[in-house]
Amino acid sequence: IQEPQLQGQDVGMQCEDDRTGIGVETLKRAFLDNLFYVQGKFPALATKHDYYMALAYTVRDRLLQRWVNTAAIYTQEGSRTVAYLSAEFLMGPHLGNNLINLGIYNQVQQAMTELKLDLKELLAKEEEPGLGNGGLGRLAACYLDSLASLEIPTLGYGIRYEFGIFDQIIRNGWQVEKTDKWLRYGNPWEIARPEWAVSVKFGGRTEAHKNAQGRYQVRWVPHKVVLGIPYDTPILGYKVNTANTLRLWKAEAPESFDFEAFNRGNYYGAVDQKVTSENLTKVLYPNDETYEGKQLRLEQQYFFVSCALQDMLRIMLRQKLPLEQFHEKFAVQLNDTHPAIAVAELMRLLLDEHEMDWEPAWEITQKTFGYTNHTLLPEALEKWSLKLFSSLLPRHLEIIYEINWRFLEQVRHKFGTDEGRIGRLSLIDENDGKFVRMAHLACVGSHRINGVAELHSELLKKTTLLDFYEFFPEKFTNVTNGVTPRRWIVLSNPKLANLITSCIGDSWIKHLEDVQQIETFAQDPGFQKEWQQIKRENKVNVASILLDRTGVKVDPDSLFDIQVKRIHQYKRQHLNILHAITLYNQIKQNPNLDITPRTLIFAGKAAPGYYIAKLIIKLIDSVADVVNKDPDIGDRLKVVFLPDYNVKNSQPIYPAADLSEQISTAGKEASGTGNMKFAMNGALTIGTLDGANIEIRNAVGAENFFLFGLTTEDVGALRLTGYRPWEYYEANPQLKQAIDQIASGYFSHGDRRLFKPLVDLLLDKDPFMLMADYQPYIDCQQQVSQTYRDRDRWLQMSILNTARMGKFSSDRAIREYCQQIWKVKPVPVQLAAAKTGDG
Ligand code: CR6
Repeated sequence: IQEPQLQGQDVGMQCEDDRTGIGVETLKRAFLDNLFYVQGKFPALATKHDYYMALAYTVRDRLLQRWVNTAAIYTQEGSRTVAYLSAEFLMGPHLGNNLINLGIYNQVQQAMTELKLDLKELLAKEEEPGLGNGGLGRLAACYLDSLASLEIPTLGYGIRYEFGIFDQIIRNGWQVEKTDKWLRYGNPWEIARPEWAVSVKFGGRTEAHKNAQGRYQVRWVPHKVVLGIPYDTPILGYKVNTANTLRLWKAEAPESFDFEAFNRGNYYGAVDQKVTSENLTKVLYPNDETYEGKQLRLEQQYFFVSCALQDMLRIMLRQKLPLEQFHEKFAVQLNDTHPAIAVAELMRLLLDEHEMDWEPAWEITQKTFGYTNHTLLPEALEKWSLKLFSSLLPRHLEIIYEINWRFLEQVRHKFGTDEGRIGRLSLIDENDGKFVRMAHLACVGSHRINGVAELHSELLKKTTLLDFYEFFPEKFTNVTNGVTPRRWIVLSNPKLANLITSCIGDSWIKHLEDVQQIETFAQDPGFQKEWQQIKRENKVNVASILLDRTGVKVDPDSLFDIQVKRIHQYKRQHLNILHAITLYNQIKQNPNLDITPRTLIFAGKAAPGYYIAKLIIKLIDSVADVVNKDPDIGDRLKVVFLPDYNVKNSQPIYPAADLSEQISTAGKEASGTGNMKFAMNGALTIGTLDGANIEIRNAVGAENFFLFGLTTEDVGALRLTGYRPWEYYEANPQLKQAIDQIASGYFSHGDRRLFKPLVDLLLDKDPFMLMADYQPYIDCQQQVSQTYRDRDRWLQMSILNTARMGKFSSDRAIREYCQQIWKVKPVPVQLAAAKTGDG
């Protein structure tokens, strides 16, 4: 089929009509129209969900105008484009964000009020696409927002999982996982594009054949073929006309019904192929920072990468660009190693399908890719057994061997035959079985390698990727993570946003550095009072959520001390719980103790197979149970675990925090992004010198940050000299008491076995050094409590935190990626220009 060439004059609307207008009356009419014609309902029969859908379609219409214009201009101009490849995109609900970015939040709120509807209730109806585990997937989402806001042509490529990250419920203190059926009631934000489907091969073998010119080529004869169907979601920038595309791929069988099998009378067999093909994109692997060597996971990775690269080639052909310019048309970023197979796949496409020679193909490949590393944890470093790899991707293994051979030749050339070094650099791990090392493939196949915070990037060069750094130092760089102020301040904390805007105007929403201007108000009593009032209202809101979801009543005037993130030993939620137990014991020992009342709030999911993490949830819940029910404690201490942490549930949390817990073992948290969301919303941080905490502390000032604990060097040195956790336990009566209580069943109705694995781990190996950091942490928390009592001081610190967080906008991060890695420039979109075709 000949694809029609898009002409500027064919797209765009001439006047404000029901699909583009943003006046309150127009919005009301359009909304009722969508309720009728899309949902097939009239108000008397409509459910809240119908209203949500009608509003979503009303907003989508307004996006489409911009989306189509954006596509037209990119096509006309053949713009250089960022392709962000990520196995995870944790987008969060779209509706509220789109209202903010379109600049129509207030009009829509008024329109709904006039129709006797509550916008907040409708927003709450949206089922979020939870297509990610945590930080890495959410980072991808913040980056798409910034890319669109900065008018950078971008395609986000990923997987349309039918089931995203599981829903978490807490039953008897234990995490129970429920399937996330996010597509159940339909997804108004996506448009399927079956006309751009591609085929992806798996398994089989390779063979040589002669091409038309009589040259030998390799042909891959696969065992099976799966179709990839793209589903597009528009990603609108903040108050610009740029609407980029998030393109997620769904797997389908090429022929959904096997007539031969059917005619043989085998009905179930006839649909079998369909079922197995569709399993490919059925579910997101729920592990954060541990890879599972499962075949299906490698299939998912290869599937979406192949779809993405074939799609880019289609775009090049359509724009009549020669393939030699691939790296000029596309800057492809690998979000961790999950898409690293792209290096071999692009080589295969250029060599086998487009008959290019090795050298030019390799040059294009290396100039195309950038690789972002997101962790130093060894259990996260992906490697695939040769057996699995060769059975699934036989041609790619051949290509990887060739890349490796040529690469190691260069290594020998530079360093001579240093077999140790060669073994460490090889793309093939031969230490204990044979594996393909995906991080090595990503390093060799990319022109830039970056970590996600200064410390992390330095540690990469000194440890995990040291040999690569020595071989090509010029590839290494750092881009510290950032988060979007649109979702994480304007949408999540509207009252604070309004206060800031009323003082300094609204430029800060696009240029977060400008928020610095509120520093002049940091000591202004009137401003402080409003600041405090807003924090209190945000806390009242979270108190009512906690009551509603957990039945625990908390005091909004207590210090809200919050740790929300995935549950992981290195993040040390259990250190936080040791502090809770310590406070509890202090009050029990001295019932009249005048302490700063605290509410400790936890939330986060544990990987379903991560036993110790699940036990930590059980411990939090068990301690909460004892503390909250003890009449001696009263309102002085409450501990709450809020179930089912996700983007939607997190949005009210950050604005309500007084204290942000960022207490990972130094050297383990690559960056963190929750730390940024808290500080932007005026929470003070208690934290270690880890990840982006270090840069946050430098930005807000050491006097406005509660620092404690071992440094990365201390951790290394202590490990070398011999770390003996039980010595800390023996020497510290408070610590001993807390541990003994956990061990003796004080929090588990006398059950001594329940927490034994955790206690044994802490006293024996304590791999994350809680015992060493316990007392410094407790002392630092004591300082927090003291400071909180000085309301003016605390408020000033809080204001200064927000004021100095400008650097941590994802806009800054994206500008750095654009300059250092992608070399790509904004392409502004004018609606009028696209209409007349004269842009
Ligand atoms: N788990 C890091 O641990 C970082 C994000 C985004 C993580 C975290 O510190 O902020 O990536 N790493 O860069 C991985 O997912 C591998 C994460 O979210």
